[in-house]
Amino acid sequence: MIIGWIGLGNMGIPMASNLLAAGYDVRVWNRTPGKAAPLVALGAKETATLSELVAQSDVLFTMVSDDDAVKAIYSGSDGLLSLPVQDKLAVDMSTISPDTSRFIAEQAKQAGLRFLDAPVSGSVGPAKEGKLVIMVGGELADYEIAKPMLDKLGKAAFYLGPNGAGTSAKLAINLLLGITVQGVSETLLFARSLGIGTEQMLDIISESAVGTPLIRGKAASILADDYPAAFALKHMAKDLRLANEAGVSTPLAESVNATYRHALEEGLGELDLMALLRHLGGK
Ligand code: NA7
Repeated sequence: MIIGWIGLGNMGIPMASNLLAAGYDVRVWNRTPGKAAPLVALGAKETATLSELVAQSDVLFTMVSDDDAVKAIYSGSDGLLSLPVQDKLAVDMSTISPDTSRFIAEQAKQAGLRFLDAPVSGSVGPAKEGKLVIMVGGELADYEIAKPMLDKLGKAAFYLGPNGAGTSAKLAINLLLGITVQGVSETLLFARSLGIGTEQMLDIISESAVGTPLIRGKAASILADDYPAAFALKHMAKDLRLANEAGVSTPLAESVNATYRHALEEGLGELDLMALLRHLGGK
């Protein structure tokens, strides 16, 4: 079984590395050349074109930015679906709208390409450690083919039903992430305005029932007011926008969508999502 990996961004590189480390034969391709060096060093073969990658691979993984990137890769004029993909399996791990997942799945079916939407929860750290949480939509038989590979990328994979189910679950878990980060930010600002210091409040949260690995993991960043992106705020803003566009409106979903959009407008998009605290007035 030969794997073709498309998308060598912050997530794609560590994920493809884990497949190589597990012994898979991996071919890689990225829209912008020059990003494959760390994978080639681990034994991957870089192809010059998408068409070569497809010809050489049985299972194709895509891990790219957003709906437009996925549409370009699959349905663009030189995209996957214009190539001989009959009976191959594609696994899209990008976070995109459920509507786009279903649209691509339908087009893939017409081209004879089997398709799973399989986005992940977890950023670069869990990607490196192979501890992502993977949510999958598509045919169960295709999930079973992909499962041994998904097990090398994540600590848990959930099969959820037809195409679009994976991306739907991903938008739901990231809604909770967005709400949690805004909730912690507001809690720290509230405490501070009543005279309780941030370090003490973080310790209290950590020991309490609402303490989570997420909040503990952000503590150093918050205390230093330094937010290198583990998960860029721009990606969180995108996911919350997609959640709102998915048509289910809840009070907090509307509120966090607006807050992250304003933080994006303030120019914080490249920082970690925890920089929301800075946007809301905290240092
Ligand atoms: P990055 O680090 O921003 O990487 C994005 C990747 O997507 C990168 O390989 C890009 O190629 C590729 N990309 C973006 N637009 C296109 C188009 N139009 N065509 C082909 N390839 C494209 O993102 P992450 O790795 O952090 O995140 C990936 C996903 O996981 C995303 O959905 C997150 O929300 C979660 P480039 O190098 O720019 O040519």
